[in-house]
Amino acid sequence: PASPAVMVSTWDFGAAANAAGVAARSGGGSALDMVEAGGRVAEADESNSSVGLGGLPDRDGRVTLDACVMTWAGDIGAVCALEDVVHAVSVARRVMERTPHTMLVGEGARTFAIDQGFELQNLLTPRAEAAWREWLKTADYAPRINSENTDWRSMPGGPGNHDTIGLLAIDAANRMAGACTTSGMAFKMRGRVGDSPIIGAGLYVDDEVGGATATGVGEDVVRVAGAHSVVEAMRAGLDPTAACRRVIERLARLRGSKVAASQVALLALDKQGRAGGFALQPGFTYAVTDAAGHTRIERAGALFE
Ligand code: SD4
Repeated sequence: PASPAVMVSTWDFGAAANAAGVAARSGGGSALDMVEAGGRVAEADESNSSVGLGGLPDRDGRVTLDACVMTWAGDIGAVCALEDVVHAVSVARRVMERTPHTMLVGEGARTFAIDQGFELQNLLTPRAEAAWREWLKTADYAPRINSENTDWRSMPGGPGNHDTIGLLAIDAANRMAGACTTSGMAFKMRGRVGDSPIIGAGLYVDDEVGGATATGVGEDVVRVAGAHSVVEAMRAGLDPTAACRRVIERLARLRGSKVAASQVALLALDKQGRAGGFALQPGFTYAVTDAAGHTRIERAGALFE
């Protein structure tokens, strides 16, 4: 049997995030430090076109970031539609730590970030801008199933197999935290917010049970309170894979043919260090890392396999 996981992240690029997280753990960092460190790796990675710098913009050409964090103690923080600040996950953490609130949006989130000393930068890279200009020719908004299965791959700045990052970690004191950070669906309407910054949808952590996170079409994740539903299924006794599967099946029953072309992928880590995932469509991968820093990439099962 695999050694217990101390960190999981969505998609294969989660391996680099987990490496940063486990390094933070070895340095005495908390589970919150682990997921923040991991999220920052993805946010700084220009080649990831769904997170932070290099993220694909909304249909008006603006990169807007959504992120949240949640700790073992039920502390939460989130930002929605944050512009010009690359480390949305760190701003979400500051919302949690330095405000009486749990969520800041848009201009208010940006002003708060500036007040907190975050630097402003243009997040729209030339590659992402080129992809947006190409998209403008048709301006057809059609959320794709995994980006790896799409023609975006060949577009300038196309997402390759990159996507939103959700992260769950357990620290040396056996406490769990999670984070989720994204630039959201490419070419979304201005002001659109997905599941990723919404506690209970894109992320949920319960220190008695475990945590879960989501990627894919946020509109469909929110409908079933994806991450929270997975955690409750684990509380009821299901292992992480079965818990994710139960919620995907619930979504399919609820929406029928309306989710036939959608992708929702769920990832869970329980307090025993067992990891599991399940998705509507094949192609979802995730990175699982143990305390020694060994990482394996798992490919999740799918309802429409
Ligand atoms: C959203 N769930 O904004 C995010 C998008 C995503 O890969 O996961 N993209 O709906």
